[in-house]
Amino acid sequence: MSDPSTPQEILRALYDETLVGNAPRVLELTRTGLDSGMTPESMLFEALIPSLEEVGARFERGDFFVPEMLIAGRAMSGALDVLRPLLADTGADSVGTFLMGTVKGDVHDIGKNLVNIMLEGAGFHVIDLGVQVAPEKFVAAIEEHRPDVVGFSAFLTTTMPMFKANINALTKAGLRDQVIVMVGGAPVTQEYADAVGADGYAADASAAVKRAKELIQRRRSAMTV
Ligand code: B12
Repeated sequence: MSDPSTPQEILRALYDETLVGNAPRVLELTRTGLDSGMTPESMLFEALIPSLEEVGARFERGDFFVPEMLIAGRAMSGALDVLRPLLADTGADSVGTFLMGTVKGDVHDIGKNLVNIMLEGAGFHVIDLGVQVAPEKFVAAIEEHRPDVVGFSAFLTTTMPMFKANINALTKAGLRDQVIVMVGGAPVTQEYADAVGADGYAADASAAVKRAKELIQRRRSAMTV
């Protein structure tokens, strides 16, 4: 088969190769796409993310197992490493500090990393605590960095209750009023975010940026009246 050359062919190949977890080929296609003038956003939203959604659907149906999810996730992460500087390169001044982490018991980090990239692109200073972050670690990092917002990411229904545990830890440490709490991740909903007492929720990275800016703005104007 000849190498894909039109944007449609590149997107299709990116989707297919991410689905089978062919990391070297995904990397190569990402670079080919960029060289041929495609935007990082189109490759992300029209190929890479839809492909991971299909991986999840196949896992749910029992057609894929953990190893397939793992290699697809790795292929996606490799492409993100190439796209990150391009997505983040807006040169905006810092609009606030965002402390981010995946909650304890959860290793999913692709969604979190995407939010971080978009936040950086919008001018946020982002501190990423990584995955499996325990409540005490969030507390210590908030005390150290004094962020405007702390974000908790969870991708499992079994780890979502960590949002509440984290919020309780902040309250106990006397920090709950000093930081805006945002939550997100594939199984999270606005209703769940409200139920655990978070200040904000967003379903995707661009909505997360918008919501974080709104919440910071609201807090700053409340402090000046
Ligand atoms: C890749 C993957 C893995 C990889 C993770 C690799 C990595 N480095 O992240 C590996 C193989 C390790 C893995 C493991 C497991 N996984 Co998994 N995984 C997935 C998969 C296919 C993709 C997840 C992903 O990265 N999506 C891409 C991103 C971009 O998703 P997104 O939701 O659009 O992200 C946006 C929002 O969520 C939001 N967001 C994210 N975080 C935050 C944070 C804040 C603050 C805000 C505001 C917004 C926000 O913005 C993001 C960007 O736009 C999903 C299926 C799916 N479609 O979600 C299953 C899935 C999440 N996994 C699942 C399961 C069951 C598991 C395992 C338990 C499997 C097992 N039996 O071992 C383990 C758990 C390991 C653990 N302890 O964490 C289930 C969860 C089911 C459930 N309801 O709990 C899913 C849904 C698959 C399925 N359909 O059943 N997995």
